Amino acid sequence: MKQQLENIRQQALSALDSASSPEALEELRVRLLGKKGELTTVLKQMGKLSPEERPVMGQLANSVRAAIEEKLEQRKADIHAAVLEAKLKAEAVDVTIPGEAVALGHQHPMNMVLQEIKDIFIGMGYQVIDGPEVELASYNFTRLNIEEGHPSRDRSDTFYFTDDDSVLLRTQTSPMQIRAMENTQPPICILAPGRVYRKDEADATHSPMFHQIEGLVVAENVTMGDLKGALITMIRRLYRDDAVIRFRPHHFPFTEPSCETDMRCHKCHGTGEVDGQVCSTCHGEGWIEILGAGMVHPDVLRGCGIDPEKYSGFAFGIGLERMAMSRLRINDLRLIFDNDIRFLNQF
Ligand code: 2U9
Repeated sequence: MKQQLENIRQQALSALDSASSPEALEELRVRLLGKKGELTTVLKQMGKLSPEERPVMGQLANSVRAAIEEKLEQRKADIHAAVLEAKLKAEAVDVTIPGEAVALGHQHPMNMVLQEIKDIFIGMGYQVIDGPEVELASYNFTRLNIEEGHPSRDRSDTFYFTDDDSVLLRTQTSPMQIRAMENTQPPICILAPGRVYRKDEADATHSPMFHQIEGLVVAENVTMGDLKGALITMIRRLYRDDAVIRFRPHHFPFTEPSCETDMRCHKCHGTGEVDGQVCSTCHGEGWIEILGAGMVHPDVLRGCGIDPEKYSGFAFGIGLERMAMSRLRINDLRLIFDNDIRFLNQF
């Protein structure tokens, strides 16, 4: 029996040493120590021993059991540690791998130019105002000296909401300045940017929705000189300090006198030619039309409760898309509205 017990001890310890999983350990525990286990089977034979031998064998059997139990615990701890280490290794995060960059968006190119223009005028003391896109025909046309029957009021050019043509999508931002003059006495110095709508087919230079930035200054002794000063300052800040502009006489119903303003072409420097070819930027003109302007018509001032004998004012209108196109060298208006990421990413 002594030999049997020693064999069990030896075989058990080496079997436990080579067990490599919690399941294998549990199987061994049952096989060695369980009710029908090897050790129990040997102990059941104790009855056959002499009274002298019994305590000696009992002690030996206990020490075998204790050795197996101790080894079991030790292997359990070893295997648990090994499993944990393998798991940690498998789930390890390599903090040195470069992260995935988050693509940051930016302002739309047209808004960049709008912001530049707003900043320039804010710097000259202008206040930026906002107003409704659905307007009354009286604010959009009549009070700007555009009488009924005028071609720009035609149904083929304007989006009307009502059969009597009294409510429309504004075709210019001017109604905002009418509202401002109605509500405030001079001095007035405002910038009115916003969407406007005209029934135009979309092409490289037209869109049924576009943006205007209009300005209005009304005070005592405001002259055409002040208008030229404001516009030259804006152009030189927006383009470059040596930009050259010219004022051409024009006609608008809401200003008198009126002018259109051109900037000398930055590509051909006014010659109309680049390397013997017609300049593609100004189409050989040497000048690029950038805005319209004039002295506010006395009837328009009077219609808003402002005395034209005491006050005078100038106004100007800028087509924002056109300005963005020349500022950022964009050759097709539709690119501004398409929102193609390949285009937008260039700015
Ligand atoms: C009031 C009085 C006068 C605004 C003006 C223009 C000239 C002009 C065009 C520029 C390009 C329209 O978008 S565009 O096609 N605008 O040429 N606008 S003077 O005059 C005003 C505005 C409000 C009360």
